[in-house]
Amino acid sequence: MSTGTLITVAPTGAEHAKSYVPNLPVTIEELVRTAKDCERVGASMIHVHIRGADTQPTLDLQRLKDTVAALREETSLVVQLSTGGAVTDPEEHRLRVLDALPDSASCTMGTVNFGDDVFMNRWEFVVELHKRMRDRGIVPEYEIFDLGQLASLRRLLDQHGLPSGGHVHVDLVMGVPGGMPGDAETLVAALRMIPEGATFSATGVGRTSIPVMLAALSAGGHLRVGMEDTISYARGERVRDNAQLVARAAGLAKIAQRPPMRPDEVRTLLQVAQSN
Ligand code: KMH
Ligand code: ZN
Repeated sequence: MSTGTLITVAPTGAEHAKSYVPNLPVTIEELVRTAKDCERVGASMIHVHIRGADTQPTLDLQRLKDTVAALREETSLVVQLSTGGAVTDPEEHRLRVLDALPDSASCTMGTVNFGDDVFMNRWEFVVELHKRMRDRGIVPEYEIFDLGQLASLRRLLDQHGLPSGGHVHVDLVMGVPGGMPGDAETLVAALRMIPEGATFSATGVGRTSIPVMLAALSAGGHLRVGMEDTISYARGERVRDNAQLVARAAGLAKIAQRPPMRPDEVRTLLQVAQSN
């Protein structure tokens, strides 16, 4: 059982339209402001999707680099870039994200239906992500949308070895239509398949946010929250901002006697390289 709780904020994602969610952080300034607010109330890592000037998702390399630099300048957060991007992003653009040299990057362990879309993650592509992250000293967060992807993670580690730093960290993304359900029973089933010595965080999308958060805390796991995953704070009530979600997660973590970890503690936990 971990003594503290790593809280990751996923503030933007690639799915919500700014026109529908006006408080979604999409500019670098908005992202930095959100990051600072979230760090103040207990976040230690940020999972970043960026948007272009038109507010649409982009994987523009210079903008990714500028975003990483701005977040490092203004916060102590561990900066994790999404290599998942949007469902329409080609593999070569998703691989190029790693050239922005974040501390960490997501690595989804298989293809999954994603609402009415398909989130493609071919085996050869996953292997390439894993190897390129290790070459660059980037710590992967293995994103798991369905239970079979944990078997793929074992296969990856058996065939291609441990990631940069040697520690394995998994994020269970639960409740996506097409993926595993977001409930305690499924979380426990997932834990039986997580590699020995690995740490995990969990997030439940939409209305599964709270059940997944409570289940993860009670099982010794870490938390991811943010407007990428839910734009409702409660039934019929929109999220005010990402900090509101982080503050609630931090409050529950304190009640569980596993208070939020500081970014430096998380760097040690995840074995984030000093040079990145
Ligand atoms: N936007 C989803 C298609 C990740 O960040 O690595 C993929 C996603 C996962 O959000
Ligand atoms: Zn994401």
